[in-house]
Formats: sequence, structure tokens, C-alpha cells
Amino acid sequence: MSEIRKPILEVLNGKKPEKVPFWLMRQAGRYLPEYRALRAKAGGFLDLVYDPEAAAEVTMQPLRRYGMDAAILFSDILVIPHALGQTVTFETGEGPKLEPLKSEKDFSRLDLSRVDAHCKPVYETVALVRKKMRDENFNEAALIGFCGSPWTVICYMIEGHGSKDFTAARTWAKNDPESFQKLVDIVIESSCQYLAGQINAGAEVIQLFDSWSGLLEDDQFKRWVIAPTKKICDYLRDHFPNIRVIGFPRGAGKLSFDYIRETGVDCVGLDQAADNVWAASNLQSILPVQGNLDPELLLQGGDALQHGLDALYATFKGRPWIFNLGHGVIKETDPENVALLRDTVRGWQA
Ligand code: 1CP
Repeated sequence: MSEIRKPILEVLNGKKPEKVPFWLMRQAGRYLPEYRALRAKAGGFLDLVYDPEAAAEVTMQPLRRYGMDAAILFSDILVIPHALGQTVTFETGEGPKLEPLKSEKDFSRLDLSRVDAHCKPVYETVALVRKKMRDENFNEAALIGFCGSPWTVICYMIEGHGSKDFTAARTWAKNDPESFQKLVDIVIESSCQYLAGQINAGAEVIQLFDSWSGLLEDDQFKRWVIAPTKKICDYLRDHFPNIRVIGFPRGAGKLSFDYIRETGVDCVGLDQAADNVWAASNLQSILPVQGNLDPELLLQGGDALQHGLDALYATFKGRPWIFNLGHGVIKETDPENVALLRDTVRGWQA
């Protein structure tokens, strides 16, 4: 039987594929009418996440439309606090709401022993997506599993909702690092269990989303972003040596250099604020990079989008690169713009 080559896995394993592989963060979601239709039927966002058949359909939707080189499991980083027993809700039109952790005594609400059972439906989704990918002949696409990195997940656990600066979490980490570390350890352990469940069910690559790593300066970044990420990478390497890990330390700037040297990720995701010339010579020379079209350009479409794509290609072509956005697809994006992006990327030589 001839081996099926998956371009994303080839890049992550240091081989040169024939094309530049691509996928998009938040490729499933509200910019797609077929997502909005399914979401309306499912009821709440979490009902959709814990319904394997519906979540698997949502995961497949962007592949059917655009034929990306990867599907990303439809779930959320806040499944971990929810699995640990914290109250998590998603109100329509608003972001997530969690009952915030105020002090160490609130940790008694968190229960590691319930994580795996809670996450069973998500593992079922993974298995179902792999089956649908096979049945529908998406043989070159890989399935990406994910979780949030401990720092980013804890930002929400402590703040209780989205924020631009997550002051409560930053203050706690600075003022009481001992208790903060206990929470980090709980989130590391639950994340490892969660990722193992996804991998055992068929996830082929893991992405660690650290959306708020850019809020921390050097020493705090090393302690709360690099060290916990390294523990998760070490765990994955020990238990699943064939699984490649993409780290996405959003806003890390030049600290991404320390991040890749110290965590052991196999690929680093760049956000749109990254200095791409610096990244091409200092990061892409060490490992594959992923990114980083500004999602605003995808929203604008037309010449702005085309110029943005041309500039990225000029900078990252010829070396290991997975094309992606610098952050998630904006929900007002016209699906036609994504088709234009796909056509352009497919015209590129690797
Ligand atoms: O239908 C809806 O109303 C829900 C919108 C939505 C979607 C589509 C949320 C709520 N989560 C998701 C899916 C999701 N979230 C995926 C699925 C796969 C895909 O990319 O297609 C992934 C990987 C995530 C990851 C996630 N959730 C992150 C990390 C990436 C990022 O965007 O920075 C974060 C920070 C979250 C929390 C979250 N979940 C949802 C929202 C609106 C938010 C952000 C809250 C905030 O900070 O205000």
C-alpha cells in the first residue's frame, strides 16, 4: 500500500512538500452560513461542542468548501475549566462567562478525576471526523487537535470572562506565585489527559493556543508560558513520539525565540504583529513557522488581501512554512474572500 502523503505532516517532519500547506485558525465558525445554521439548531455553543455528530459536521464544513490541508477539531479551550468542574456558560452574542476563581480555596471546586469522562464526547468527535475524512476522501488533510496553553486558560478561569489585559490573573501570578503554580499544575495535568484522549481517538497534530502570552514580560513569560508549555511538550514526546506540536504564543514578539528553544515545540505560529523578516531569518532557519496573514486583510478582500498574500509568500517561500492567519477568521468575513485566498495559495510553488 503506498503511503498517503499529508503536506502538513511533511512540513512538520522536516520534508519539503510539493505545495505550501494551509489551514486557518477559526476556519469553522460564524463567517460560514452552514455553521450558523447548525449552531441555531444545536441550541447553546457548548451543546454543539459536546454533540459528536454535530461537532464533527462543523469540523468538516470548511474542508468541504475550501479543501484545506488540515481540519481542526471543533471544540474550545474552555472545555478544560468546564471539565474540572468550574461553571462555564456562553451567552449568545457575548463571550464566555466563568464563575471566577478568587483564591486558593476555590481550587477545591476543581476535580481532576472528572476530566476524562467529561471529555468523552470530544474524543468521539475526533474519531468521527477521522472517519468522515476517510469516507469523503480528504486523504491528504491532517486532523489537528488542540487545547489552550495553561496561562491563557487560567486567564479566563481567574478573570471569569474575556479581557484585553487580564489584570486579575497577572496580579495573582506576580503576587502569589506559589498558589498560582498549583493552579498551573492542575491545568497542565488536565490538558495532558485531554490531549492524550484526542490523540488516542485520532488527532494527528496538536496546536497549543497561547492567545494571551503577549501580556507577560520576560521573567513572567518564562515562568508562566515557557515552563508549562515545556511540560506539556515533554509529556507528549514521552507518550506520543510521532505527534508534532505547533505552539502559538500570540504576541510573544522576539520572546518566540526563547519559546522555541526551551519548550520543544516542532513549529511556531506567528501572529500578524510579528516582524516577519526577523522571523524568517531567526526562527524559520531553526524550525517550520506557521502564519501569519492579518485577518483584517482577509476581511477586506480584493487588492489588500492579494498584496498581503504576495508579501508573505515573498518572505517565507522556499523554507518550511504552513500558511495560516495571524489570528482567527473574523466573523464578518465574506466566504468568497476565503476562496480567493485558497486559489492564491494553491497557485504557489513550495
Ligand atoms: O458560535 C459561537 O457563538 C461561538 C464562537 C466560538 C467558536 C466558533 C467560540 C467561543 N469558540 C469557537 C471554536 C473554537 N475556539 C475553536 C474551533 C476550531 C476552529 O478554529 O475552527 C478553537 C481552536 C477555539 C480556541 C479558543 N477559544 C481560543 C484560542 C484562540 C483565539 O481565538 O485566541 C480562545 C481564546 C477561546 C475562548 C473563546 N471561545 C469562544 C469565544 C468567543 C472566545 C474568546 C473570548 C474572549 O476572549 O472574549
